[in-house]
Amino acid sequence: MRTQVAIIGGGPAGLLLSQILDLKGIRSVILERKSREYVLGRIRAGVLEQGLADMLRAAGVGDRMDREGQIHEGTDIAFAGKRHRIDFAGLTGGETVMVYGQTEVTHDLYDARDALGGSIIDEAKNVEINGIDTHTPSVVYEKDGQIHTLHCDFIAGCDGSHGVCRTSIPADIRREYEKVYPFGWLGVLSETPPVSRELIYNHHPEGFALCSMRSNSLSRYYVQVPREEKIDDWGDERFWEMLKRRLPEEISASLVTGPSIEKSIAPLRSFVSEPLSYGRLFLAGDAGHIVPPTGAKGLNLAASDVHYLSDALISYYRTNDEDLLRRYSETALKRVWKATRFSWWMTTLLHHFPENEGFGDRIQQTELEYLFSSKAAQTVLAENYVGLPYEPS
Ligand code: RFL
Ligand code: PHB
Repeated sequence: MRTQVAIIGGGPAGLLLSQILDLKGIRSVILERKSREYVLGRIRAGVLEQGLADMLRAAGVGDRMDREGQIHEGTDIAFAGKRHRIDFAGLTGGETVMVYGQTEVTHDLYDARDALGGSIIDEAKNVEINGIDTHTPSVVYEKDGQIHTLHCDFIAGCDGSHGVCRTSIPADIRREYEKVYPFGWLGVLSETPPVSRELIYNHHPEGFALCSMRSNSLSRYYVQVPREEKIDDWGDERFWEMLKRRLPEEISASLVTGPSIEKSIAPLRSFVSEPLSYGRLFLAGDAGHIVPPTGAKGLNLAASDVHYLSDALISYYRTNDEDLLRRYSETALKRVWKATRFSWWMTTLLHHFPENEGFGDRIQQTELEYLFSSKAAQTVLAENYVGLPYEPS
């Protein structure tokens, strides 16, 4: 089998890349390790930057998002029992974010790929990539017990943080930067009305909590828990009790609780692998970097990588010029590091760090007080949260 771009991973990065390339007449095949049902069952991100929302519209997959998604013009940060609003739109000249689940984005992308006859091979096992330092790379994989080879011009590594692509870049060329936080997020999805119209990020001496949503009848809540916590120890009662304790009283009083329909723990870490390309292999999304979810940036960074990579591939197939492809890693990494910094800062600002006792805690409190008193500080938060501009390639 032969294609132009072999895409490893059928998450949002791989699906969006395939859709954008197809609209420009560039052929691709997606190899996804899991079943479609499994991929669509994963509950993850909920906040889309305007850049991602615009990309989805341009790729012909924005209709349902525009009908069912919610535009948020700001967010609340609660500290010491009081909530403070960060007015994104007012501080950035009208920029907003779209609250629409990653699960729905993935669903819409699968539908769009199907409608255009896109080639997605699911349950592709033992994917192995070869010849990335030649002009004739290929991918070997197993499907239903049979071994297949896919020949291609380029390989896009969109296979998330546990994929095979990143480690195909030779170790003496790769440099990895990592910060592991001593906690995770315990998340619950429940069929209950959200406690507030906008998201609430809560600082509490015992730990962080987040009130988010997917729709007017579906809520998503998170609480900070120690890294080694086990999901089986968290019955619904215990979760709601912990959440309520961490919210300002007026909010916890109006919180509607109910049975959880999904519950999971995600450990938090910051991770960047450089470079994002080697020969004919290009990494995009979680395959190349991970951010803690506090800044709502993971999915959005996957989209900005796809923006730069699709531009570079389209330019190559139009003009035979590899310049943008050669510069892809450097261009994409600039934005990756800015979002990595922001996500680290939001995490540091809002979580309880067991090692902080004393000086660190007072600095954190002072930083929050400064934020609420300074329009300049709020503008820094707002312009990063709504998403920094994509630099021209
Ligand atoms: P994905 O979504 O992990 O998809 C990678 C796909 O590759 C497949 N795969 C393989 N396929 C073939 N062969 C192999 N060897 C393979 N190895 C892996 C996997 O099965 C999978 O289908 O990566 P992608 O596309 O780069 O997308 C990244 C986003 O999923 C991720 O950054 C976000 O979910 C992060 N994130 C958030 N991002 C935001 O922008 N806003 C948010 O509000 C937000 N909230 C979150 C989040 C992530 C969370 N968790 C669970 C980590 C909240 C949480 C709790
Ligand atoms: C979510 O709704 O899942 C969500 C929202 C904002 C974040 C992280 C996760 O910062």
